[in-house]
Amino acid sequence: MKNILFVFTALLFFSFSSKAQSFADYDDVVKIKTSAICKMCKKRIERDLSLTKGVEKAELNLDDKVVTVAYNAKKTDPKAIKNAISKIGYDADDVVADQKSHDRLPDCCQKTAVPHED
Ligand SMILES: [Cu+2]
Repeated sequence: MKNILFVFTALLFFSFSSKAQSFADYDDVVKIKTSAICKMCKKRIERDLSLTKGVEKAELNLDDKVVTVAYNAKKTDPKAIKNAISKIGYDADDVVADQKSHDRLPDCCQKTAVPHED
């Protein structure tokens, strides 16, 4: 019984500590300017990027629309990450948003949308 408790505690600790990792813990981090508008955009970009090959962590700052991405350099590179953001429907630095994906976004998330709170 004690063993099980120990394993459980260790697992719990491990999952907490891995979630708490900050960008400083990663070797390869890139900052990319996007055309995100609102919190929905933030959620969409962070979720879709987290499912993208080689991406370890993604966090978008709505104040400057810059997404910070930690990635595994053996599996991906900044160019591929920018292309992934374009495929989600957003500009990524010099890579323009994929038009089809962009047009599929809700109206409030398209580039012509007026900035809004949520
Ligand atoms: Cu949006």
